[in-house]
Amino acid sequence: MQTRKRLRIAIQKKGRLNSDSLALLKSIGINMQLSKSSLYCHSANAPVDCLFVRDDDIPVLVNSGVCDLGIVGENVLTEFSLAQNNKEKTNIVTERTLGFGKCRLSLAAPNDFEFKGIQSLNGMRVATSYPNTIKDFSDQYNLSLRALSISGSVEIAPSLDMSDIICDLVSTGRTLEEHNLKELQVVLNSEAVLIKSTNILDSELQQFYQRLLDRIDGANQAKECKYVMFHAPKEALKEITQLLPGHEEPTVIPLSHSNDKVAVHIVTKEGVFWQTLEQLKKARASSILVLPIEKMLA
Ligand code: PRT
Ligand code: ZN
Repeated sequence: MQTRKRLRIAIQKKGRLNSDSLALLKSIGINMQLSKSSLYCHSANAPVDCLFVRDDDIPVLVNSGVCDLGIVGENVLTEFSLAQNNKEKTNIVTERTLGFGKCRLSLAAPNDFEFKGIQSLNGMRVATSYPNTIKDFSDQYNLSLRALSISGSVEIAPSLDMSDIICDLVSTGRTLEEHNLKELQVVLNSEAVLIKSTNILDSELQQFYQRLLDRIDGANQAKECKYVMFHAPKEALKEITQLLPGHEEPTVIPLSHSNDKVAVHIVTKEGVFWQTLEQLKKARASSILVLPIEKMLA
């Protein structure tokens, strides 16, 4: 039974997810006094402790309940869950996708490989750090792929004749290119996710956690929204505001120097492109400003 009075969250100690994970915590009001060597950090302004670990250990720590929460790539989580599911059910739920650490787990082969569709890969040797994900993919397509599990430098395996193809993470594709490899097929799209142990939290802590989720949602929503301000003739107001996918009713403010025109403030749900601004102008809006929004709470 969970009796902790502070949330314990596992994040990557160093690597691609570290700084975005810390930035996320900061953006939802959790300050961390970090020291480079420390594996543990106690927030002074929130009931939260951070454990800094290798990303591969994050699902393990959350699954066992040692940590309540974790931030990890879907690629790592999927590999862990598939390995675990061969034995038992996991105690992990994915709470939110976080919009960073985006990449794809892909099959790739030497440039001179003739790819004739997924079925043509039947029986091939695949070097990968994701043997369980490969097995799952292989079963899904009835392929009998043979996974060769290696923990790093997967890209060199075909040139050493250790494997026919590889399965590795790709973001820009530069690493594949540098090793004369080409991407054949995406196995999994991935981004960082917030995961939670199914352990029951102390009721006060559960309330605090719910507030954190609302803040994450607010921060995510704010990223997509824009605050738009402009002047408009009163009679054109309806036509103009319809051009913007508005979040709420616009705020309409009288202008001191004009009886015909008003100032309009409106929050849009989507990005505002030049095209929309040009349409606004055509509909007689003027002094148009588009501003980013930092935080939102509905
Ligand atoms: O030490 P620790 O075990 O914690 O770190 P790690 O070395 O296992 O992971 P790290 O820091 O490299 O990546 C952490 C997570 O970031 C991954 O699990 C993914 O969820 C995510 N991520 C996003 C990536 C990439 N993009 C990525 N491009 N992880 C790795 N790569 C590597 C890939 O393996 C390949 O070597 O980058 C190379 C390909 O990149 P491009 O841009 O050349 O295509
Ligand atoms: Zn790792």
